[in-house]
Amino acid sequence: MAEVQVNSMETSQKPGGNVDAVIVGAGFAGLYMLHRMHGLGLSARLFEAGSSVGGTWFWNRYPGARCDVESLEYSYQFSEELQQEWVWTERYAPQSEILQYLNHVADRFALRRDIYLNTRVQAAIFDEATQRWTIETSTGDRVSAKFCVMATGCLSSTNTPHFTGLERFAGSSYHTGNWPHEGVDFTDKRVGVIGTGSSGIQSIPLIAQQASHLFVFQRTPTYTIPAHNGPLDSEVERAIKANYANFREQNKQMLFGVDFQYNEASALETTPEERQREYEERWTYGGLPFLGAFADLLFSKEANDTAAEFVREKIRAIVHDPTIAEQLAPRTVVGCKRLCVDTGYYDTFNRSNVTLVEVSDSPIEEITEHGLRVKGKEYELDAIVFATGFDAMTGSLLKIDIRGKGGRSLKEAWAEGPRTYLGVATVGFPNLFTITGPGSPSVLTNMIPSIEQHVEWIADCIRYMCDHGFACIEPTLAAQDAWVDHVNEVAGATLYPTCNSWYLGANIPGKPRVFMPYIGFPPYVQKCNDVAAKGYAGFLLIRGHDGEREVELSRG
Ligand code: NA7
Repeated sequence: MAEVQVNSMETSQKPGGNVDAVIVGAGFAGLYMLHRMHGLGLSARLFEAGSSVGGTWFWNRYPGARCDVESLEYSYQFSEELQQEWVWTERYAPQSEILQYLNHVADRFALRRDIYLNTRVQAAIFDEATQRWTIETSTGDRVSAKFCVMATGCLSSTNTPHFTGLERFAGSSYHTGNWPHEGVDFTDKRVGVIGTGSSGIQSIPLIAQQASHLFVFQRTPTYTIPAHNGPLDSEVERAIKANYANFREQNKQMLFGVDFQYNEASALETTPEERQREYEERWTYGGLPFLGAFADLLFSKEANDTAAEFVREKIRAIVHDPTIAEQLAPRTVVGCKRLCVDTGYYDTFNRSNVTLVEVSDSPIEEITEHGLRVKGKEYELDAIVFATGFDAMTGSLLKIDIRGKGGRSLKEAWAEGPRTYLGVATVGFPNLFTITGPGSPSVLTNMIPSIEQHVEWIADCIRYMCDHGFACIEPTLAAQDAWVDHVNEVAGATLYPTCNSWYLGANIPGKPRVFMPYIGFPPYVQKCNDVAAKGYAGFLLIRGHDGEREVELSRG
């Protein structure tokens, strides 16, 4: 995998002191936020725990890691020059190329001078007297900032479930979300992969090609649609780049902010033959647009069953052993857990060196010195891959000791589950913004337009505060409560809350079950625009304790 060289000299100034804004995280969100801060003329520091920019794409280097949104969509649109110049090589970009892209962005927009790598933010404490945040880092620095923007990512805090005996294991173990940079050679190794979400599904076919034997420990079978990945079609690229702005604008009008080629028809009002043809076409096309086959797939169980049965039939056709095919066939709602996009996943189970081990009715009992035990049987392994996902959406935020007004921690404020206004701000935490936070469309969209929309909204909000002499902004409790109710109401009208997904926090023992993403990109954007147009309706805007801060804010 191509390694990106980072010139750490460019980021070597000693942090500390006072700035207008601190940004946490150097993924897509943090980099663009920093660029907008520069545009506002504000001083900003960006802290990043990793040794390079990239966020998710820095950490997730497992074999086969690639985006499940097509390259021409999974990229920034804020700069027409950037989107015209950058050339993606594949229909779905591999992790290494996305990482190169983000490094290019960091250079092209002169961001590195304000980025502090290898620096984890440990605490952010709000001081009501000064109306400022103090940010404390793992390098022992303390920075005072007017604004604190959490660009910590939705899927950044890895989840390794507690397995008895893990420390006894004599072989090697890896988490897909924190993969060694030098790569891993599984040649002649007996490998166990635990987990069959996107990370498992992408890595399993490649690990199977190397390992002497691969055991896949499956708790819940997953729906996955073939990617049909390949070199990016230059004609498609030319056509989109000829009118990129229009392409982007159209996609923003889609439910998930991504081109799913929506069919407005109902699956239930379509003949079985037409339905079959529609599903077949989408299977052949590949990827997430499978979910756009019919308008009621995510709203009606009966409609969804038709898509589910179509995929099960495909599995039966691909997998030679009927018993294994039935074990791989999911029984849940298609799309309820994130739909996966694969290259050769189901076919991998036709290989003689691959064994599927069902752990749904009988969990992994323990990890032993030489492998792991299920149903009393020990599977001898040289390596274990945890493809067990993330403490999604809230994990990275709650790892930081964030304390707002009255010293109240975010952990306390969110004890019953995250509560935000628009997913971007929380009562009691003035001037703290969460990019693609819980309560915003985030993971149920193409992340990049969602990130850009949040960053631009936050930048506009800060400019408004500067222009009008406001020192602090925070939501009202009434607006936040109403928003949380609305997020739940919208989700409740869909099939999403019907399975144990990470959208609900159900993958982490003890995590409150709250449906976190907001469903519907266009209405969400409309709501955010309305809020801003009405002078930030639903927010309290507070003037400074003295004139000084207003001067500071408006100096850009
Ligand atoms: P996911 O989608 O959360 O998948 C994690 C997988 O790990 C899933 O199959 C889990 O089964 C399985 N898992 C978790 N804990 C256990 C235990 N204790 N025993 C057995 N199996 C377990 O994470 P990914 O990294 O694949 O993907 C995350 C997102 O990244 C993805 O949705 C895309 O948006 C990109 P379960 O389903 O919980 O039964």
